[in-house]
Amino acid sequence: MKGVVTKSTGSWYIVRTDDTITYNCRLKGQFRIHGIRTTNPVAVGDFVEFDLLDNGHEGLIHTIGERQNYIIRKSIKLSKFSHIIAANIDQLIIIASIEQPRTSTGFIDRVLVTAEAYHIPAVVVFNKIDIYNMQSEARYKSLMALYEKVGYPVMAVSAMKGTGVSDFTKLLTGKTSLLTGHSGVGKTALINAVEPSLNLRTGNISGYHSKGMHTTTFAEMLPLSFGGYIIDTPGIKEFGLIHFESREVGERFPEFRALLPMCRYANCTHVHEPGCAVKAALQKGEIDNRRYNNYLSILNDENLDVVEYD
Ligand SMILES: Nc1nc2c(ncn2[C@@H]2O[C@H](COP(=O)(O)OP(=O)(O)OP(=O)(O)O)[C@@H](O)[C@H]2O)c(=O)[nH]1
Ligand SMILES: [Mg+2]
Ligand SMILES: [Zn+2]
Repeated sequence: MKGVVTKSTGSWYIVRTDDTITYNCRLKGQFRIHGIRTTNPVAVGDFVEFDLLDNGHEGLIHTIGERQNYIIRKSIKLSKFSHIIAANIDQLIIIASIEQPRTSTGFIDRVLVTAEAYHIPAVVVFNKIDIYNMQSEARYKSLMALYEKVGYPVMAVSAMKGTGVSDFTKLLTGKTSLLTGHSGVGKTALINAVEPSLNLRTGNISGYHSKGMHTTTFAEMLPLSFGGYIIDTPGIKEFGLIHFESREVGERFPEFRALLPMCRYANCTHVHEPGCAVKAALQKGEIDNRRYNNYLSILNDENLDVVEYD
């Protein structure tokens, strides 16, 4: 039997076969994946082979298909381990919000760096535009301009009011998309907006800190009636990066990558080297301060050990 993993709870996996029948599966023995230490050897989106048990609706996964790509981040507290959020995706969509809760550029840039590392197209979507006051509106417009200039598609939507939902539907059509973002930004609400029949559970925003309540607890791949699949995921506080070499970090900022040939040193880290084209562009305002500061923070491995579901 062959199928795709649509949900993983850590010990159980839901596997959907081509004829859209789902089976509850477990892993047969230990799986080791060469080169990465992960808390989950099998992730949503993995193509697997399994043996059907006698009861006819459960299975044992014995083979994991080669991954076309995957999105991985540092796991909860166990900083030596990583967690594969999903495999075999066509695009990564960051759902961000200016308020309730606020998403920082540091968070967005870490997700983008990971997408660049695995050559996965990424999109930045600002949700909740119905609640923004003038100040928040100015902020999301400035962030949209920032990411658009760097080369990422951007979008402003309201799951609540339906604003931009038809564009969001177009973005999803025919693709397998992974949604990520903090708890409460409205990932699940947006899925409900494009596919109301799914009627997924959404949570409230807690009063004092304006944070989400971690309503979605497991990643799940859902079929879209207009074609394609969407992977809803639990909100995360930080997007911990797995280790990259310093040189690699600069290659994952497209606007820095473009300037590297103009740096005096081919292995320039754009920090202290003379004749650095990135620093020159920063001084001229052609490279955004926010991106450069986040770059430095990633280089210095800041925040790597505070990866947690808050
Ligand atoms: N005003 C407004 N509220 C929204 C919008 N989108 C979502 N919400 C609300 O925000 C809260 C959180 O939405 P969810 O969809 O559960 O958020 P989530 O990102 O899935 O959160 P987790 O599952 O915890 O990661 C709910 O009360 C939604 O009704 C929006 O566009 N505008
Ligand atoms: Mg959710
Ligand atoms: Zn340089």
